[in-house]
Amino acid sequence: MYKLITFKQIGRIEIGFLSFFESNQNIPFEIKRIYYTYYVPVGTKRGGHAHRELNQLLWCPYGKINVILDDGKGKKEFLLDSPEKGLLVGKGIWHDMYWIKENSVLCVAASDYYNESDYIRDYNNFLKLVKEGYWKDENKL
Ligand code: T46
Repeated sequence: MYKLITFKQIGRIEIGFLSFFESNQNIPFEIKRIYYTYYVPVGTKRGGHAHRELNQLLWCPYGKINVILDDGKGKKEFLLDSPEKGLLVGKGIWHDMYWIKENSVLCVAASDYYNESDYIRDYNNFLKLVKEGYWKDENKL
C-alpha cells in the first residue's frame, strides 16, 4: 500500500507556514523512529529495497526527490517537491529514491526501530515473496 497525502498548512505568506502530522491520526501507525538523509549529491539513487514489516512516511522539507514505488505488479512515480507532501510507503513496496535538486533532504517517520533483517535488498527475492502472497494483508498497512 502507498498513498500520497497533503499535510495541513497553517500560516500565511508574511510569517511562513507550519505543517504537522500525528501518529494514528493522519498517519496510520505509531511512529517509533525518525531519520533523515542529507548532503546527497544530485543524481544519486538510494533505496533499492522493500521492507518485510516496516511502514513509513516520507517527506521532503526542502528540495526535490523522485520516488519510484513498485508493488511487484507495477511501478508508480512520486515527486516530493513541497514540504506539504507526504508519501506513505507501506511494507512490501520496493522503493528507489533519486535526488534531483542540490541539498534536498529526505525525512522519514518509521513504525519501528532499525532492524536490518526487515530489509529485502534482492529484487528477485522481493518478486518471489510478492508471488507467494507474503504481503496479502498489505492494505491494512
Ligand atoms: C528506507 C529509505 C527511505 C541505521 O543504522 N539506522 C537507521 O535507522 C537507518 C534508516 C539506516 N541505518 C544504516 C543502515 C546502513 O548501513 O545506515 C546505512 C544506510 O542505510 P540505507 O543504505 O538503507 O539507506 P537508504 O537511503 O538507501 O534507505 C533508507 C532506509 O534505510 C530505508 O529503510 O526505506 O531510506
